[in-house]
Amino acid sequence: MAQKRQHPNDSTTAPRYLGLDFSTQQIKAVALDNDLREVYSSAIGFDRDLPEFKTDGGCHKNGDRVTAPTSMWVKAFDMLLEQMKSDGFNFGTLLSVSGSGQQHGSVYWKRGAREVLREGLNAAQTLFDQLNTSFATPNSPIWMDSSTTAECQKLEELLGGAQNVANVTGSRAYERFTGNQIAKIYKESSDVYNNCERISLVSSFGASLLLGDYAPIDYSDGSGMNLMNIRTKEWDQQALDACAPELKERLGPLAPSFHPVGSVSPYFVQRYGFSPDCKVIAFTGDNPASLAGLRLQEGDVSVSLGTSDTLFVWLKEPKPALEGHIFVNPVDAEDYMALLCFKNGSLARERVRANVGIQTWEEFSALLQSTSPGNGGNIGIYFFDTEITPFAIGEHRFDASGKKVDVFERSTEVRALVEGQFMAKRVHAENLGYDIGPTSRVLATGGASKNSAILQVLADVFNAPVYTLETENSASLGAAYQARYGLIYQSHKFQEIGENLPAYQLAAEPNADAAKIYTPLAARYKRLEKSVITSK
Ligand code: 5FX
Repeated sequence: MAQKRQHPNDSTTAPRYLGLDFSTQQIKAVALDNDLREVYSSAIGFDRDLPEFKTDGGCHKNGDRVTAPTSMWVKAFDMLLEQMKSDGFNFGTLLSVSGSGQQHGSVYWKRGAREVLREGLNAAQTLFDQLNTSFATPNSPIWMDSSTTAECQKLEELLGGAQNVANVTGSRAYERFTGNQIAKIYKESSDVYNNCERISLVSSFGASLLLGDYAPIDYSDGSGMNLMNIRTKEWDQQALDACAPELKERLGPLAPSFHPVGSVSPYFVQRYGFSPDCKVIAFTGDNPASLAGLRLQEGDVSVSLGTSDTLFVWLKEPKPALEGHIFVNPVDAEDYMALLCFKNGSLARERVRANVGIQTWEEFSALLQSTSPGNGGNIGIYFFDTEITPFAIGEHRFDASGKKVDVFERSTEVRALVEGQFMAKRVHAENLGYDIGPTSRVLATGGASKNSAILQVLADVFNAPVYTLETENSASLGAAYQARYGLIYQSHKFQEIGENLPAYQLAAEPNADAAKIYTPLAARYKRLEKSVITSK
């Protein structure tokens, strides 16, 4: 059964904005009213609601090749709309729709598919029945795929090295990035490539369904392909040529993430009662959409403390590096965002908690609070699993003199873990161009953001106030915000659309001497981290 939530006054005729999230495991819809309050949500889970596709976690894994059936997404979209219809959702109230998609995944439209999208859709039939033969390959590689190491090496070689690829495209070559995925398809299945007239990202694919035509790829999600120049916001011909021939025409144009790309196709007007004036705002990737959903501002960092930890950083002047990703900012195309993933998040925190022989987070907090900021100069680096940022593994402890030691006393160990994790985040954010300023805020989300002792360390290490917020569905919410913003971006700033929304909760403020302690300590952390890095 689909999950749904409906606000009692959903049947009103007041204007609505719709955000769709085509994520790895489900498609979700969130509708907002004019004050951006959520009035409706519904979701279709791929494994649960579409068992005929036999996906596990929304995908098929074959070694390091990971794909999803493209037509499953089409069918899920049909089901979602039918679900909304049977809930009595009034599609006619929608002024605009936008969406987000799992990043990097790609869809290969077959020659002739544009014609079907534009002219051939019959409102009496489902999209699935009419489009399931419109793909040059039935399987879309997704972000979990890691089978393109050879293609990554080739791209870096042809473009003059990893740092050069990062300088141009915002990231060094990554296996899951779409250019390398396309290169693999071209190399291994040239018939698929030759028979393909357009390549969409998952995001622009979703927009194309609504538009009844190929939607442009947006700047932010386009930054996750290793193909777009993040400064000129154009395809980089050298990168395209390194991946496959005649690629530019298959990718089509690019657009700012909040731009209207057209109105919904007559199919949706006739079948579901959309207004013919309902605008489609460019869809973007789930991480950029989440930045919008969190209502990040210039100077902000958001830290999601989950199984692994993720950082979004708002940047004016990006400095692409060998770790992390720079994307064009989804709500201000002149600015940028950085995305940093740290694999050793909560699992590492849980492991240290167990190692020091305690059972509860209360005891963990008590140990943390029994030590002083700066930990007497002791620094720990805990990469129990091979870390992504940086690429390194192992437990490393250094005393105040910089000497490697095997163990720390229990409370020192706990503080070393928490300070080490947050100094890593600060150092890598700074590496990409982040600069702590007087108005900087840290927005903390995820499981560990409930722990005030941990948040105090976060505030001290970043020397900025920490706020917390609920973000169960920041991607679909961000997409719905973009739907609204796309109608008014010419006269308003993105931040203005959220003016009536509840303020964030202040959770921790930095101690007066935080900068004095952590600026030099973070510099020391940086040097020590370098000394434990395994070169890729
Ligand atoms: C980002 O680079 C990723 O690969 C993931 O966060 C996907 O976007 C998840 F959908």
